[in-house]
Amino acid sequence: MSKTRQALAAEVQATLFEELDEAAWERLEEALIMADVGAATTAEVVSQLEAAAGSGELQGGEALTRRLVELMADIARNPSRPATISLLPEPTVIMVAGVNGTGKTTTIGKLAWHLRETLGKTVLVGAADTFRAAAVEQLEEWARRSGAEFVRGPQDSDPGSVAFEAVRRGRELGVDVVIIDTAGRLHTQDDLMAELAKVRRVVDKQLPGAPHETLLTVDATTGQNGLRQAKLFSETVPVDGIVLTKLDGTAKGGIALAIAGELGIPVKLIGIGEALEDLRPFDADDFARALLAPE
Ligand SMILES: Nc1nc2c(ncn2[C@@H]2O[C@H](COP(=O)(O)OP(=O)(O)O)[C@@H](O)[C@H]2O)c(=O)[nH]1
Ligand SMILES: [Mg+2]
Repeated sequence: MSKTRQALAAEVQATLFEELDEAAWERLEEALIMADVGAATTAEVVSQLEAAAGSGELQGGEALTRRLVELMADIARNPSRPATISLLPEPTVIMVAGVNGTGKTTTIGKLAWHLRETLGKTVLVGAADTFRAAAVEQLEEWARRSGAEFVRGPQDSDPGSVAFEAVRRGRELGVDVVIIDTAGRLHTQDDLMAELAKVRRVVDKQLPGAPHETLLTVDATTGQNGLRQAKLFSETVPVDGIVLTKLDGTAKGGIALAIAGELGIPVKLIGIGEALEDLRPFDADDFARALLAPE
């Protein structure tokens, strides 16, 4: 977050601690848009802040900055849906979807590790991204590193059948969580969406009600493009939560607000690096504070 913070905090200081004329609000708007907060969400935040400043309800840069943090946290918190992942179903089946390269496989490795390491859960991962052979091997390596069971299909197998087998095997072994990797790109968008829908159907056949959680990985460095991807996916498969990856490499962390504000999908996890331990739960208050905290 430090990159986003540096970019935003300086601008907010420059704006809210000086005379609040038209130009100052425009500068603030620009800074939020540069941080990828998104046009609609930015407009909403700035107009509310402007109203608070205009009514004299809030005096001084510090009070305004505090209110700005509150407004951003409210948007990121997305009150209508919980940002948690329930682990009550036995096993809990989590499906991970997203465009290639956004960090599905890496996130699965980290998530499996966290579930085991911090919660003492047993995990099985299923390699239903059968579109590329390398993807299967990559997931197998993450399974090994995180201590998870691993299910793959024969070469060129159908993703649905691998997902089915992963859930079946998970139930047989009595694991707590089954995580299913999926393909991020097929010949056409329609193929991809049809395949994801089929994986869901097949999993539900093996274990009614599963998958219990569908997570969508979004690469924070792709900014507004990530927002468009999330929109597209969530129109086809019911997405329960976003994993915002690569937040360590961007000054555009505001994308979390754009996603929560404009799509109404909670950001549940954030990726902050390539190592096993580089996954964190998303906390709206911490996030908003961190965006604007002075150095
Ligand atoms: N810096 C950083 N790199 C990440 C993060 N998550 C994934 N990556 C990298 O992004 C690349 C693509 O990840 P991968 O899991 O293969 O994406 P997939 O195609 O969606 O499965 C890899 O080089 C990962 O190491 C993250 O949170 N931070
Ligand atoms: Mg992958």
